[in-house]
Formats: sequence, C-alpha cells, structure tokens
Amino acid sequence: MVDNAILVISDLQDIVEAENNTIEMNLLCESAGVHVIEEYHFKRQKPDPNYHMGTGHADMLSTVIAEIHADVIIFSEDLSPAQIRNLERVTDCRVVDRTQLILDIFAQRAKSNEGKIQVELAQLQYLLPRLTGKGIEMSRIGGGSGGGVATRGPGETKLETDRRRIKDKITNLKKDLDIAVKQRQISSKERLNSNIPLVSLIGYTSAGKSTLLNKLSNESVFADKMLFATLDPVTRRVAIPLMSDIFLTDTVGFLSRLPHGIIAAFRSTLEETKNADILIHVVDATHHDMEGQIDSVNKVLKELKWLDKPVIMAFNKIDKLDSTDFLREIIANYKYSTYISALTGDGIENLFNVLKEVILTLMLPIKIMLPFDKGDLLAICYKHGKVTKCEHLDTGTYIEVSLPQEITYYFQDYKV
Ligand SMILES: Nc1nc2c(ncn2[C@@H]2O[C@H](COP(=O)(O)OP(=O)(O)OP(=O)(O)O)[C@@H](O)[C@H]2O)c(=O)[nH]1
Ligand SMILES: [Mg+2]
Repeated sequence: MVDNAILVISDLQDIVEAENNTIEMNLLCESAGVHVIEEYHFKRQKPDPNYHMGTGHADMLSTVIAEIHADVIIFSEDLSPAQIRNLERVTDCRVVDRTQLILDIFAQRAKSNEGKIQVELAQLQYLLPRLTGKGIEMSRIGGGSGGGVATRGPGETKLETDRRRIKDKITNLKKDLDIAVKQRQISSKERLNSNIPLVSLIGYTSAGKSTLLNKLSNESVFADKMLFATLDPVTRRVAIPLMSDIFLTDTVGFLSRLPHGIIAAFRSTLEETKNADILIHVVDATHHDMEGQIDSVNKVLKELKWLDKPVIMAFNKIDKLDSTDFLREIIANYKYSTYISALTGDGIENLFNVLKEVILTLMLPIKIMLPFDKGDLLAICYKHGKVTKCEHLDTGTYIEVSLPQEITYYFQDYKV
C-alpha cells in the first residue's frame, strides 16, 4: 500500500539549511515508499508544546488534509507523545514523525536476524512512551508490510497489546539480540585475531560506500540511490596490491540530525566498525551540501567516540565532476585524502596507496626477548611504542609492546 502523504516541514532559520532539509525529507519519504502529494511549510522560533506548529497552523493543516485526502502526515521533526496525539485528534489523520519514518525505512531494509531485532527493538522503545495516557492506536505497529508507512516491522502486536506486553517483548528482544551479537562476534573475533587490518567504510547515506565495497571486492552488495540502502554490516576480504589483505566492512550510512535513540539502537550494527583500525570516510563530492554532510558524519563519530582512528577521506563520484579544483582547499584540511569514482574505479590505485601509508603507521602488539646488548632497540620500544610489560630476566629483557608496523621489522629476530 502506498501512502499519500502531506509532508509538514518546520523550516529552519537558515535558508540553505531549510532547503537541504526539505530535499532530504522528500528523499526519506521516497526511500520509505511514501508518495508526497503536498508540502506544508511553517516557521516557528520555539516549538509549541501542544502541536509543535501552533494552533493556527494545525487548523489550517486540517483543512488542507481534508481537501487533498492525505492518508498520513509526515512531520520533519520528532514529536512528543502528546504532540502526536493532539495533531492526530485535530487533523483526524495519522502522524508519523522523523524518527518513525527513518525506522520504517530501516524495517524495510533489515535482512539479517540481528538487523531485524534491532529495528523492532528501536521501534518498540520509541513507541513505548507514546502509549501512555489514553494510548495511541496500536494498529500502527504490527501487520507485516501491508499497513503503510511506520506500521512495518514488529510482528504480531495487535490493538489490545498493552504496555506490559511491549515491555516483555523488549526484554525478550534484548536477549535475542545478545545471542545474535554473540554469534556474529565469533566470526569477527577471528578477524580481530588475524592481524589483518580492519578497515571500515563510513559516510553519509548514499555517498557510495556499498558501491566502493563492490568495486574493491568484486561483489554485488545492494547499492541504490535510496537513502539507507544498507543496514546490515557486510565484511569482505580485499587484496591490496603488494601488501597484505584487509578486511573491509560496509555498514549503515549516517544522516544529519540522526536521532540519538537511533544511534544507540544501532550500536550492534556499528560494532564491526568500532573495532576497525582505519576508517574510510566516503564523501559524495557532487552533493550540493558536501561539507554539511562531512560535518554530520564527524558529529556521529564524535558521539561514538571514534575520533582516535585514522581516517582516510575518499571524495567519491568524481566521474560526475568536470573539475576537482574546488576540492583542493577542502582536501588540504585532511592528513589522508584521495579522489575516487567507486563506479568507474578511477582513483582506486591512489586510494590503495593512501591505505598502505596508513596501514604502515598502525600499531602491532608484539612480544620480544632482547639480548642485553640491544639497548638501542629497547630505547626504540619506549620512544615509538607503547610498552605494556618489561621484565629484566637472566637471559635478557622480556618486553610486550605495541609498535608501528613499519618498525616491527627491526624486531623480527627477537620475537617470542
Ligand atoms: N556517478 C557515480 N555514482 C555513484 C558512485 N558511487 C556510488 N554512486 C551511486 O550513488 C548511489 C548510492 O550508492 P551506494 O553505494 O548505495 O551508497 P551507500 O553509501 O552505500 O548508501 P547507504 O547504504 O544508503 O548508506 C547509487 O545509485 C550508486 O550507483 C560514483 O563513483 N559515481
Ligand atoms: Mg550502502
């Protein structure tokens, strides 16, 4: 069933930001399979506690909805439980806020058991506070895929389901998620112990991460212009010419103003990336708000506390650009960066070269026994590495140290 929606947009003060927000909300609707038949814009300094938009606008909205016969209101902001209830009462139309819309897209994309559980958990956790008081129509969740936008995902929940049952379901889902995570961790543990660098693709949704993984691994992971095409993480072994292989992980894309609850809910999906040694930040260099997208991704990185990892900026889709001159100034801000076209493969060689450079700086843990006359090597350990154990034994000095890969070569003969 395709929903005919009225997209209600709370216009941001900044004109450019407002425009970007409108474009992105339309893309989100399209990605959720919602047909936008009308846009309704309003501006407000401070959200109204009852309707978010003020009574006058709420009344006007009701009139418009009655005229155009919209099935659903998609709201560009997140709404409180009371705001949703009030708006639904005054307009007599279902209301879906920004988080619910994003979760609906996730529900359609989740393929793995773990992904599905995460989406269901996030949906129920988001809905739970919205069931207080008189309660909201439970028909909005459950019912497989036929119930329209933001009704997909959680299975059998019916009208009569009460808060208690939802809470129980949340508890059970958390247990299921633990099991699913443990199963996945077994395979990722092998990767962790393999001494093969773990590289993760990150970036704004639709930047081209999956396309790049496909190019590098000759695979066909789903890539599409829809936002959030990827939800479940995928890891592939990729050979880098004249160097060791890497494990490359593709995962969910980021979005500006990604609701906090969503990031928390997808920690398990992002866990593969948490263990990464290196991040490749894929940027759509043809996007009109490229810098805004970079900032959004960096904000999420900060929130996830991943700022300590080396990041390679990969400015993508250069096949669509007449010139890359305008990027020069931006690129100068980054230690590691490169231009690529994930689609045509242009620039991949350069990306490999930067990757090699970064891999060489990675710290590798080693255990060594140094003869007493190798004081110079001991000094190198302290100067360039992180020494975690140092014992002076009868036979020499035993050291456990993490060293940049490029200098482990000197210690080859002393490994234990
Ligand atoms: N012209 C051009 N298009 C590209 C390039 N890379 C990706 N695309 C297109 O951009 C769209 C999004 O690509 P994806 O690889 O799905 O993007 P993603 O970053 O994985 O997106 P999410 O999974 O939604 O986070 C697709 O239509 C791709 O064909 C490129 O180098 N050049
Ligand atoms: Mg993808």
